[in-house]
Amino acid sequence: MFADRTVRFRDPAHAASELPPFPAYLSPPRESGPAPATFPVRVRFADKDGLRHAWIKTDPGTTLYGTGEIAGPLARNGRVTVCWNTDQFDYTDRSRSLYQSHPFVLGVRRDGSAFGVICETTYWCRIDLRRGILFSARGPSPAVTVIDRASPQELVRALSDLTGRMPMPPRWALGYHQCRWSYEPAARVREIAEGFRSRRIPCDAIWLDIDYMHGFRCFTFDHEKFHDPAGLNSDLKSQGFHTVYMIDPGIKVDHGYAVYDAGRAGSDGVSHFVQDARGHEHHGSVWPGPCAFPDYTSAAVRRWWAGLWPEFLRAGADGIWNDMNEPAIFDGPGKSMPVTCRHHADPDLGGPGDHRRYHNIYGMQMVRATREGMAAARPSRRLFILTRSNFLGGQRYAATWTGDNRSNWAHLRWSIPMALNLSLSGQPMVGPDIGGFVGDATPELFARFMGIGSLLPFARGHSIKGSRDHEPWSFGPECEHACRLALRRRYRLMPYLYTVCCNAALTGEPIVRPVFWADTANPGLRTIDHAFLLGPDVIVVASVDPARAEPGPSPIPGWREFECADPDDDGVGGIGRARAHEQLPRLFLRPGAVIPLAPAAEHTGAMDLSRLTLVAAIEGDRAAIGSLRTDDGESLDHIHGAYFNAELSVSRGPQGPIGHVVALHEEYRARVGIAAVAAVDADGSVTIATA
Ligand code: NBV
Repeated sequence: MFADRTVRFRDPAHAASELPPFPAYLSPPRESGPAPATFPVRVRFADKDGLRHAWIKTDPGTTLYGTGEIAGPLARNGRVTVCWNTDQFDYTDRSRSLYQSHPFVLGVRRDGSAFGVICETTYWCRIDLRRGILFSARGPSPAVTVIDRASPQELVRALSDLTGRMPMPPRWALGYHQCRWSYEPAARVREIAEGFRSRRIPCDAIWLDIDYMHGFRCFTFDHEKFHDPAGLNSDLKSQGFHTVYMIDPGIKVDHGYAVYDAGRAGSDGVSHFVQDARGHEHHGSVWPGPCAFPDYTSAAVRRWWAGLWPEFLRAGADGIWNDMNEPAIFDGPGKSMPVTCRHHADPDLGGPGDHRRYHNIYGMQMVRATREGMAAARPSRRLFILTRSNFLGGQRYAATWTGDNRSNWAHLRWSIPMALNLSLSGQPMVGPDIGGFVGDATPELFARFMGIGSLLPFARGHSIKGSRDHEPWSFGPECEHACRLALRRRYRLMPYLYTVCCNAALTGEPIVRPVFWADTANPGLRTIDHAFLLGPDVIVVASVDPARAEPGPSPIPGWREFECADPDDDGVGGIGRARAHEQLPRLFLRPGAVIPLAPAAEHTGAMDLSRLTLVAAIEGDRAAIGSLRTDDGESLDHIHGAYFNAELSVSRGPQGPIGHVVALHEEYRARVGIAAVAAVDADGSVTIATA
């Protein structure tokens, strides 16, 4: 037992063997005694067909979630997922392995109580949910840890006690991001930035995909296409944009290229690159041709990798995107590295071993090294790193997106449950490529994708080389208008979203949650795929049906519809009931809740918290209650107490609703003010009082 109601089980046949470290955990959990006899979950172990099996019986009425990144429905009962990080270009719901591994299942029992099961292995592992929960793993017999809690909320918080929480991202990372493979040359990047500002479409970041590099050599710039990266970055900054640059793990085999030479030289006579079974540097082809791959499982290698960042970051990149880190290798078995390759892993990861053991944590260790490097270069700033590959617990190092989806309706539909199941697996900062990566979106699909994607935690438009233009204005005026409204919603909701995000970083509760979160004992809410909760107080109901744009009603009766995207006001007040555009999801506010909204802004740096609108769903005579948390949005001072935290309340007054802010933590108090209070009533009316 680790703690009250968290129990680690082992196969009695292997109980004498020492347990290997499990890198998903923040720190090795300490065992405190035997499990109580009344513990409600039992694990049965067996060795068969060369696999280690662990089986957990589930009671009828139990719904299963989690298993990390997988396409298909929210409820995972009856499904099979395979933990083996794979570059699954153009995946579907039949793809069992995607880019990340989360050997974790969350069960919600009929009565709303919950349990979580972690299979402590980094090896290939199948999660079969067709009859209860069956983990089948290669490698040594894994321990299985079961967390039992009264609710899924408590369960996910307990999971984050074990596997860690996302560090608070900078505020700009919660803005909208625009990406494409690739915006090049620099003039095109400037044109995109100008495209947003001239059309007054909110955006905080522009992304640079692989083509900014010199011949795909990481940590270099193509000086013909990008002759002055520092100038580009600083000009963009003056317009309120941040930049994110891609770095892949594959280092071009190229004598004379400093990164390759230093990696090959290694330290203390040990190369920094992964070795093949015969002890030679392993080579595999990626973008630059034959590449060597840093062995991030070693502290010495991570130190070396970390040391590459200060110079690169001097050009002013704000965020880093680690792609292809499954690792993806064009000519390798299963599009990756042979499992016989050797790693010089640290003892606390398990010591030297082969790729069978370390494959699934390669990407996680890469982003760990990237974070260490960025933190050393910018010790007082919050970091933003996006990764394609990762492992359970990897939210400690990087945010993620759902990989190479496609511009079609199935992927639009999967984007909600994918974001939710990753969230329930511990990763709150997630979203799809808005518009779809592979193929060409249509105006209608793009608008719907933007409507949903703009309300998910990480909101980035992206598309593949060779596809048509996928910027919000590329699909004609109607789609552009829908996108502007969708993003206007996000930016108006930003103070609320930011508060929810702070809460995720502090407690481990996700930013977006399945609808059943609001009523865990209601079995009718367990399988809803087209709607989600954004924080505790807003339900987003989408239509993912090409034939029907109109989303359905709130899945929970009594929640009150509201709209905040009115383009004809400056964003003070401006609350209505009618949806601003037919392609956008409907928004519903929880009865009894208050949420803080900002005036519309074109980027988070221009957001004005001194003119907030409080939107409330007052019930009877009781004041509606909410909260607001804010800080400088970029430094680490919030960790040392530099933040503002307040309880918000709205009650009925003779002249309309009255809002109050009761500060619980005063820093930055001066920045916060209320300009309007809007009451969204059960009878369908909205009353707005402006200060
Ligand atoms: O770097 C190019 C792409 C990138 O745009 C995409 O988001 C990644 O998932 N990358 C994969 C490599 C090539 C994909 C075919």
